[in-house]
Amino acid sequence: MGLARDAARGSKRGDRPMNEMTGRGGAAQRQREVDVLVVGMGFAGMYVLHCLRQRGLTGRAFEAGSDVGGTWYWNRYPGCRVDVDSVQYSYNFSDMLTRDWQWTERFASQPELLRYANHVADRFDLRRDAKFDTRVVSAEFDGGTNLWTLRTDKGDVASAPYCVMATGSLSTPYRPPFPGIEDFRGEWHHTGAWPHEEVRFGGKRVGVVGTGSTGIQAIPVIAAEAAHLTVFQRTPQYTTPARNRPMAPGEQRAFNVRRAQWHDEVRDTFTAMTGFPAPTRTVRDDTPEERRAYFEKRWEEGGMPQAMLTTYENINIDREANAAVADFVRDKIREIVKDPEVAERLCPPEDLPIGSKRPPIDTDYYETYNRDNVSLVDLGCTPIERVTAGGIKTADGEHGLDVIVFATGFDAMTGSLLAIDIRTSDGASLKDAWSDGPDTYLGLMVAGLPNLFMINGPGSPSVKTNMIIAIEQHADWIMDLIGHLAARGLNRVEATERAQAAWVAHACEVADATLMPVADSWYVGANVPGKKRVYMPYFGGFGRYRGICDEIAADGYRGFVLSRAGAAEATAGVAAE
Ligand code: N01
Repeated sequence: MGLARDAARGSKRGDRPMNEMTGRGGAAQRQREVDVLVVGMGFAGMYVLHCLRQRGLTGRAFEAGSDVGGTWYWNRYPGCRVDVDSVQYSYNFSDMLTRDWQWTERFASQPELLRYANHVADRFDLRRDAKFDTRVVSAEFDGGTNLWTLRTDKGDVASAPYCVMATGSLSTPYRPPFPGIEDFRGEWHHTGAWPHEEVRFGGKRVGVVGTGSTGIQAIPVIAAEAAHLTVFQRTPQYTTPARNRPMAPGEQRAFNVRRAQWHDEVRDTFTAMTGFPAPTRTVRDDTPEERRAYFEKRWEEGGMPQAMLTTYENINIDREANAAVADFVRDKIREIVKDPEVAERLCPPEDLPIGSKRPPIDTDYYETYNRDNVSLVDLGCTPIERVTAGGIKTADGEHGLDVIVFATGFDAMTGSLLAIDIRTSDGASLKDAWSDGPDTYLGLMVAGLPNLFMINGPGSPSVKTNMIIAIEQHADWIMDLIGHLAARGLNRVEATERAQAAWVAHACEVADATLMPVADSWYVGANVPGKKRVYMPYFGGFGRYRGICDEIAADGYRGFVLSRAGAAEATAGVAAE
């Protein structure tokens, strides 16, 4: 009530809370406004809205950003681009869209990806059902009315029987609370919330904190412009060449000719991507010289992160196989970086398996350390003590800076969901449900929270795959389930505790059989102090996961309780199975 009243008082035309616009709500008993509420208008939220319309359902989305694009809306930092081939990082639901859109580079840059998101939103008129500059702050399910009610920071109150969280896996930036940041006289930015205005580095002393995928993309671009760049590195990363290039004439057309066939194939792959030969040999099958020659070939070809990790079998599992690739990359660093001391600082430690942190790809990352205007600070030896008025003070002295770029990552996979107060009228909450880690059934639902779906939630392959394919698979599956319910006159679905526990155990077992949980990565939440250490994505492979989801659906949605509850009007309307 309070939120709605405050917003109504302060609201301007064009920025009015949704209740006011629809003339509904406000009463103690909420009413259904649409069939499905959607949180987020990134690639997932846009596709969910489109699917709803296709199935004759109504949806309403809220988005914190001023426009569509999600990740590609927020991450505008220099050098930002996708690391899945652009033609594969594209929606598959519309032949017309496929025909209309032409990518200009193998790995599209952020501005081009954002143009694509805008093109999709325009073409399918998606903004009509979305409200922007509006952050959802709470979501409450009323067991009596069978409705989810969202409340926003703009005073909107909206209710629907179903709610889809399309909040993204990497959308809550994490900035370490270095003391003294308020004293800094220069400007500072987090890469995940980059300003819309151009940030100028020319003639400036710039510091970049963080050398994950983001830092590795930004560092070469900033170095080319700044007077001086100081890189603050806590853990060296393995990165391999992207070999980005313009799309060749006819290349995309040729891909699109067999897109349908590719789509069938990709759905059975581990990563929901193709484009690197599957391994056929183990490292033990080749001599060290043969291995080196093969690694060299693949290094020269470059490409998606999986390119080097699929050179031999079991690189994600077998320490010896993993070490062979990791040693090769360390040798490459020593070969590329001219100052041997800097090269050693850039070499990841031998106990860090390659691929256990999210593997980046780069353009001239290691080469950048040969520039006269770039220096590298090893925070492992000299940690950051504080930010000062003039720069960053580490254990060995002060580094004078005009601009600080925090490329320090995200509160990944759970951050954006837990930022919303998600609860039910009978006292269950997401925060409590996840107090011991983000337990889910299939990464799609959480026991105790009926009718609430996640796209790419923890416990699904999500970030270990081509996200667009994973988004499409999740959204399609959810739509089928809502259709299944409607066709039977049902309106409530809930994951059982038992099915969820079995899924969590399975996902843990799968991850623990690999080298993936070894690293202190955001995959296990290690980058955010105090976060429960759990390997969050499902690492059983996309194809296997999709098969399990399909099988569960075919088995009458095994592990879910389907029922009819609440007021008759709370049933999602016309839904075709
Ligand atoms: O974040 P990260 P990111 N003091 O968490 C360091 C996707 N992505 O934004 O390794 C000092 O990987 C931290 O050090 P350490 C992709 O999935 C995709 O780079 O924890 N340093 C690390 O070096 C990616 O994985 C693309 O020791 C601190 C860095 O900050 C994900 O987004 C491009 C620190 C954070 O690295 C996140 O990548 C970019 C501290 N207190 C991103 N805290 C594509 O190509 C953290 N760090 C599609």
